[in-house]
Amino acid sequence: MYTMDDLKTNRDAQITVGSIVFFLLAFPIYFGMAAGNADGSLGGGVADYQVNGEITYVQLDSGTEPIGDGDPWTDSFNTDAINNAEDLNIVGLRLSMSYGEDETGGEGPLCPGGSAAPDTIIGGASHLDFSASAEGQNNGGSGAHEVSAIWYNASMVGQVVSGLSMDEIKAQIDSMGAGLGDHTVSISVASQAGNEPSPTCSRSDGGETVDYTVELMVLDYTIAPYLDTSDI
Ligand SMILES: [Ca+2]
Ligand SMILES: [Ca+2]
Repeated sequence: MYTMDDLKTNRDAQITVGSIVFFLLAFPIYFGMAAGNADGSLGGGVADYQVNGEITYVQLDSGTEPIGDGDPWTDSFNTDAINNAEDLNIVGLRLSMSYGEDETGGEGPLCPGGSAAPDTIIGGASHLDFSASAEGQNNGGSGAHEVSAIWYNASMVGQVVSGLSMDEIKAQIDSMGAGLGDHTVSISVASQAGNEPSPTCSRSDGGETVDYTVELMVLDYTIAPYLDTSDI
């Protein structure tokens, strides 16, 4: 553990403690659950640990949805639909979107010089109190983007973590069942029609058709004692 003198002088200690404080503020669900499950069976006291992990994706749904301007589409999925979901360390929800441009009017030789105006596509992903949103545009006639809501401490993965016990690390990267249940996604479109020089060449744009994929993010991880060979 760090002493107060360490915190005042040791930058690594400050960064580590800062990360822990951030996590305590941002992800309180873990600590409630970790306390409920703490049985000490993992062993592993406070030490240096190498944390490794890999994210894989489990598809919940995919499809194509015509979405009107200002008329959001939303859908929910439950992990009951996934085989053995309770055996998976579900740490996030990802919504991937791609789209073109469907403006009509204002085309042909009598309407030169016009062009489409980009629409804004906003995707949202949420589970329990965790949510995220991100927007993209079909500038130039097409586009794609994704949004992920996550409920684990991604900054620990691939790192040597010091000053925590194995159980404390596990509490930040293992959802311990918190990934089960309902997962909700939404897509909304703010469409915009481009202009044409002539009033008889007006364009219209009522929304956009979006291809989407909804996936759970599953983290497989290892926590192993870290041996600093430079000390030997
Ligand atoms: Ca448009
Ligand atoms: Ca459009």
